[in-house]
Amino acid sequence: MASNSTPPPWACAPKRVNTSSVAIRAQAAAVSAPTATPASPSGKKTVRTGNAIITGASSGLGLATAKALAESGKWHVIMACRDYLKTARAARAAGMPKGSYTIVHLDLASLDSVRQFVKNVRQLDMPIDVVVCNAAVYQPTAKEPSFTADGFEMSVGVNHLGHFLLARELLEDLKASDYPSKRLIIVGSITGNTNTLAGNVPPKANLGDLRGLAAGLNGVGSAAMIDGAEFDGAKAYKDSKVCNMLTMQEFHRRYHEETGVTFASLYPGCIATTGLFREHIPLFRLLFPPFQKYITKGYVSEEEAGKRLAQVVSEPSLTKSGVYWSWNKNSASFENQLSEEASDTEKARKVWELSEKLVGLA
Ligand code: NDP
Ligand code: PMR
Repeated sequence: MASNSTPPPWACAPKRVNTSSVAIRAQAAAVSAPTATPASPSGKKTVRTGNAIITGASSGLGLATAKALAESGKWHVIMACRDYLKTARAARAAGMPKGSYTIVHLDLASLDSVRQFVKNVRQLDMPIDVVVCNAAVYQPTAKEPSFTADGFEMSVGVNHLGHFLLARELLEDLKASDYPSKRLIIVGSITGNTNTLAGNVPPKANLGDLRGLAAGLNGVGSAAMIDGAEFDGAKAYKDSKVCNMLTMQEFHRRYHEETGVTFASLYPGCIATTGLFREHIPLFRLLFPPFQKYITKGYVSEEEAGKRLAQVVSEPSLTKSGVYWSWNKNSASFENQLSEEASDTEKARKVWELSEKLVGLA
């Protein structure tokens, strides 16, 4: 972990390093912990700098959101990323102001890394006001499944299970925050919602009876897919997004009243240029942006998408909990309707309970 652009001594050899001790050292050296801000010259009480954790902030939507928040001057961003150098370079290239961010290592493909991340973040000794579960992998061309360190199929393991553990662990930190509006945001997508045209492009999301998830999603003696069917990388991604949206709603039902935390999800628009499509065939990467720009008209730039997610982080008008936000053609936010499966309360409960077992919380 380190703040701003100075690479930490362990950046090149992370395996040999005790990250928690690094955390303590970095804290003293680099982090300007935000404190209560005194009254402004106009006499109005201003809120202290908020602290927002964003996973996958090294590129695409996460980076654009981190930049938008950092540039507002109202947020300190904790960039939770698996590649320190890539993130440091990206933050610098994006022109994020010095002192406005801290990079903390997080590999969502390892539950140990998630637990270590939580410890490291706590050692920063700054309140956690917002958590954004944004990172994702998409493996549409994979013929065979790959697996996380804990043996879960990669897309659901990273996009859903890693984030599930992270969010559950950090809920108590959010609860403890004194920030006026505390939020946990889990990025969803239109392609997980079969009540849309985009969600009806095969392979469609479908969690089925969750038999694969119940069996551990490890592909050994059981399927690597949540519904227990043959592996399909594109479907695994869409299934993971359904889990993301169900998890947000289950959090809302279980914890909104008790904690006052706002739980939200969103579809930021089709950001056709991001690294999400890095594993897709070159022809797709060439045609996808113009197809979305000129045919579906669902395209948004990374910058615009980042502003949208930044709104969900900080806009006083978006405090409603349990909402899946989308934006219309004029870039105005509205509460969108989720598909039948992505709003199935019974399925949400089952996904929650099975996920708890898989990540060792139950
Ligand atoms: P990017 O590929 O640009 O960003 C994904 C981020 O996730 C990267 O920072 C990547 O890190 C990180 N990541 C991947 N695996 C891990 C891991 N194991 N541990 C930690 N971080 C990891 O894609 P997008 O910006 O497009 O995607 C961001 C979110 O937006 C996703 O949740 C996606 O589902 C959602 N979304 C995207 C849409 C689009 O059109 N692009 C549309 C709707 C939703 P690294 O840089 O190291 O690879
Ligand atoms: Mg889609 C309004 C129509 C619309 C929108 C908003 C999207 C978004 N897509 C739409 C339509 C179509 N797409 C149609 C008609 C087709 C068939 C030609 C189509 C195809 C398509 C493919 C092959 N679309 C895709 C793919 C992908 O590989 C992307 C994907 O599913 O990633 C999981 C994708 C996407 N389309 C979108 C969005 C937002 C994506 C990508 C990312 C995501 O959901 O996270």
